[in-house]
Amino acid sequence: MRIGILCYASVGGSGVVATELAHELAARGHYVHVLSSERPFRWRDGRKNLVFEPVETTAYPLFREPQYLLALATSIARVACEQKLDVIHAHYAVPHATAAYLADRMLAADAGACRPRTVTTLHGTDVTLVGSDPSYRRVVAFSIEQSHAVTAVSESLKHDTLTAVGVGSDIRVIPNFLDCEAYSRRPDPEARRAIAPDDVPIVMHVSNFRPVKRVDMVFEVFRRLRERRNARLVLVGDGPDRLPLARTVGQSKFADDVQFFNERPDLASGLSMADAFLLPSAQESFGLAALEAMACEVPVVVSRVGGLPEVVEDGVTGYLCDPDDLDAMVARLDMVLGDSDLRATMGRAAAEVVRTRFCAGVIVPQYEAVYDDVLCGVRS
Ligand code: GMT
Repeated sequence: MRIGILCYASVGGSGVVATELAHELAARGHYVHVLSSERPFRWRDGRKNLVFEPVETTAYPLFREPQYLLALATSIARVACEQKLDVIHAHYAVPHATAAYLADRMLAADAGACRPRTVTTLHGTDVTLVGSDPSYRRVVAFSIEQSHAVTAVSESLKHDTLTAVGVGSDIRVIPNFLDCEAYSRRPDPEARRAIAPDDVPIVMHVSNFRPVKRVDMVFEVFRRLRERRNARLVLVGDGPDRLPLARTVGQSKFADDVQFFNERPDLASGLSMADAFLLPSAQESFGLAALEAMACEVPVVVSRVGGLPEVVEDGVTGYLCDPDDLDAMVARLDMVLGDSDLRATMGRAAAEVVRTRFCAGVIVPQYEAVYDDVLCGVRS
């Protein structure tokens, strides 16, 4: 098939999943064009069948803000015809599904010679935050309804779409996935020693440091844990709440126990350093970062919200805690860090779940089946 993928380029789960899907589809022999404002985070150059199509948003003095939706719709229409695309796959409802709809109308008006079918994948905040905001709710609902097929990354997100946006009874749930060859435990004792020379246990958090991730709570949980035992906190990623957190950490008596890093290409070896992974999010439709940690055999302590209970089995592959019960998170971390047998058993169970349920080989065919269906005229 010839597939156009629309996604955000910035750090964030939807862009990561879209980019990985593009790589996987190209490796399986499909022709894939990725349309975005810049090369997505985690893009790998030089792959066969995979092309990046930059969307240029030309400035004009009358425009007070960049007109990305219009530029994207124009690019979709152009690439669809030039490359004879069969399917446009929009990741994140706005503006991608909206742009796909607009491009479809433009192509229809143009005698419809090239008119790919449209698939939208809902990722989470496009529904739970943007879709439930009165400023956007109607356009999110409309864009979802106009897609030829819609998928969501968890049952929880499907349910949220029905309740928050009022559409989506035929949404197909396709969980997120990992390239399981890239994501497996890869201990790097030297790198670990550089962070914890005294071999104290490491708690890790990886995110885009947005308010929904509650990185202030990550530090608060660590601070309470640190009152009980020696440990290090490693914070990976970047986003709006990183600077305020760095200030709070800097003023704390545990400042020397905390290190910040930007995400590096080889995240798996970084994650393999951790003894536990902490994700106390307010909302998480899936929790791709937790899945990545699980693949590296790291026990996770996460909020019992959204789709996380579909990823983490409490007490078996990690721990689910009430997001407001920070003491429960502290207790779970303390238990995991203090018991190497529990850590190893839980880590292995987590990696086994990833291998059996969340590898690309299990999930990508489900997307191919959706593409087949829309090409045969079946919605969802
Ligand atoms: O908030 C983020 O982490 C970014 C956001 C995105 O769309 O880029 O992530 C959402 O999509 C990810 C991939 O499907 C999910 O793993 C995340 O759980 C989800 N984030 C939230 O629901 C807050």
